[in-house]
Amino acid sequence: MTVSDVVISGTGLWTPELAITNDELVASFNEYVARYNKRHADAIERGEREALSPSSAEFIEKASGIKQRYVLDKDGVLDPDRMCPRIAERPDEQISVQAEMAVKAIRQALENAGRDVADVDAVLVACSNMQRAYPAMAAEIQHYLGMERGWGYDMNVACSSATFGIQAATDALRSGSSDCVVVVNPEICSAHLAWEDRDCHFIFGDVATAVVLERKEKATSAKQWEVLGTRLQTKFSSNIRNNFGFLNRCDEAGVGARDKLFRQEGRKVFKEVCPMVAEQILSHLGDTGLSPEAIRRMWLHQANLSMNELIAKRVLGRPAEREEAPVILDDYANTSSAGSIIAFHKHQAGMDVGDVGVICSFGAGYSIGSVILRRIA
Ligand code: CO8
Repeated sequence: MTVSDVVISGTGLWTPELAITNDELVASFNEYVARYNKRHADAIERGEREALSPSSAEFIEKASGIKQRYVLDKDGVLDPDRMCPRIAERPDEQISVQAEMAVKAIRQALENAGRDVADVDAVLVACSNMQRAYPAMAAEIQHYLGMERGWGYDMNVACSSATFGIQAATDALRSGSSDCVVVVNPEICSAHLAWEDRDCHFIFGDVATAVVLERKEKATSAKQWEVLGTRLQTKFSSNIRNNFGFLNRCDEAGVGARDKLFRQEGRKVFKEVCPMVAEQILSHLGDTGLSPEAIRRMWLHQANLSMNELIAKRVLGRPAEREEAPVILDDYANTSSAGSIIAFHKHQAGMDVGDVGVICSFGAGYSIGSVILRRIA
């Protein structure tokens, strides 16, 4: 589908104040391992339990490209007796944690778009995990933003939520049901990560991003990105999965089991998803009448540095320069749906009017979303 009448007119980014470096993370993880192995020494000796292996900061940076991650709470995560952030429940009369970070990112995005809250018709909350089943966070965010009209809903396509949200917003703008839609991605990955699992304890961080989309003829911001096309794809796989949900309480056997937090077959994901992503970007460009040479920048999902280098190489037919496929995961780690939007928000320098780029997300589902953009102001 070619879309010619919608623009991204502003983006916002809210980053938590606290960060955990790989060295800090590994020190606490290895303390947890030492205590676990001591506590279960007899069972390990008898072969009834497996001893845990230590983690390593060198491995983490080499395997993933991640150097640190931002988190809502540091002490709870780094406490070897807890390995989970401390995030207090709030009363219903107070804004919820996830809505609060969303509001901060939206305010910045609206300011960058030169828009006021009163201009917004709809809020789409698009992220990996919602902090409650209902009411929709979108309605709460509307309330705390001070919107006196409009509508919103929550949607989840894991790491691809942002691009799926951008397509939903684009469709709403094209159909005429809205003039201005905000897509927001508040991600509290630290709360659904198994920090005691060596295979994945280093992967995720917390953040919130927001994107303002408007009908082209109404947008007034200094910098505008025309949406040339959006394309989505899903293909079922259990290689990235989290079985947490309301049915858990109906079967006591599964309460607290490992599958109620994020888990993945990282190697399989890497092998299966990279070719699918490169193929989608290439076919999407082709169907939009663009060659890979026309692409100045790829704002890719930020899960793994080698993955992004491989995808960019397949698209361009040569290794990409760093500025062609910018990296933020060294600083932020994997922030699920927000990753490609952080890259887009922070790495627009050097893109002139007329230049074309692609935002592309990929992850659990499997899911892939690509959004082709041309700078028009
Ligand atoms: N320290 C030291 N050694 C380690 C560690 C560690 N922390 N972890 C594993 N090792 C060892 C292993 O034991 C293994 O040893 P051996 O060779 O002796 O068996 C060796 O290192 C290699 O292990 P792996 O094969 O697991 O390592 P990889 O090179 O595959 O790297 C990665 C692991 C980094 C996880 C990599 O596979 C990867 O990034 N894959 C892509 C994954 C991906 O893109 N996933 C997307 C998921 S995100 C998503 O869709 C959204 C989900 C919702 C958000 C959830 C929020 C919590």
